[in-house]
Amino acid sequence: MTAPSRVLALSGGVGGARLAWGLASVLPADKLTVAVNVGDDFEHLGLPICPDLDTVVYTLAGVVNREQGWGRADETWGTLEELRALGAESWFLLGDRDIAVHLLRRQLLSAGCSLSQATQTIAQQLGVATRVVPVTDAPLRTRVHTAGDGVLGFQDYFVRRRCAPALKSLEFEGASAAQPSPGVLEALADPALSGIIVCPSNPYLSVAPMLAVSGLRAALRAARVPVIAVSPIVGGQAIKGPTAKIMRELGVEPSAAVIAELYSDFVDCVIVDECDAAQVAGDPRFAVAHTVMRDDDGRSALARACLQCLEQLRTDGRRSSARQITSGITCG
Ligand code: FO1
Repeated sequence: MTAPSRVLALSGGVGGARLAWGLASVLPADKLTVAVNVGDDFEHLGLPICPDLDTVVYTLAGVVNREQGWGRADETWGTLEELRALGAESWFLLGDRDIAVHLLRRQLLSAGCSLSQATQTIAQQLGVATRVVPVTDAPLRTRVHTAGDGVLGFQDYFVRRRCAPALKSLEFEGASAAQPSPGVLEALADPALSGIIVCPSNPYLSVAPMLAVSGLRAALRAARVPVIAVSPIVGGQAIKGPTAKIMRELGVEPSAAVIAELYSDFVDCVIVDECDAAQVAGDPRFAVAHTVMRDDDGRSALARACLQCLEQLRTDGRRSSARQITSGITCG
């Protein structure tokens, strides 16, 4: 395999963070930028909560609660218990170590730092060398339009109501005014960029808000490097979270093929799990790997499979259909 050049990964949720860890385990820190969804962010108890950013940083730092995939390991809950005793909201579980990160972020943002700068400080303090950046520094909030419960903030839908309300549609408030963050623009402009990876995150809840950021989807379409996605759907079920339920509520049959459709204008190849190999046999839009990451070795193996897929696409000169028009290359 040729020397690894720069990779940009788009990550949201727990599955995305796990592949980000795998990529960080096989790439030098200065060769990986992880752009993270911020649509799940919200202000809670006066604190700026950034679940997907913290999940990636904690996972890369090796301090995440591994069973949950979010929050801190070795956590204590004294502050939340006291908040509950004081009658404050306690449905969103915030441990003491996690609260320290939110307090520091609050202080940094109040001092005028951008979310990118605050995230870089927190990541560095936790020993994370890989560049973890919010997809945008602008306010971006996923709003869930439900059948019967009105319009909900993301964490209200996802945590407080445990995704019970039937989802009618999603709105990404602020997306059209939001620009990609400096870290995303820098990675996209880097001549050493060799590929872009959409991590196995929920396409509707985690990836769609990132793609809604002004100019980002167009930049992915126009990218001169291959773009791949790892399907979060395995055998018709989502590994983590409500993807399959949401897809049914959106009238979409949960399958890897739907992922390829959703991303067809900018993705050159979708990596699906071995168990879906028969479904995609002979279809050049797909590659097959073990995409269920059961442990650290599984994460690194999937990361290597992604890098190999990108290298193969570079060798084949493959482009997505949208880019066929510009480059005149037809898919095999
Ligand atoms: N998820 C839950 O299901 N329950 C929680 O109480 C909860 C608290 C929480 C606190 C900090 C944080 O960074 C994440 C937290 N999450 C919780 C997960 C979070 O809702 C999801 O990871 C993302 O928003 C989904 O991508």
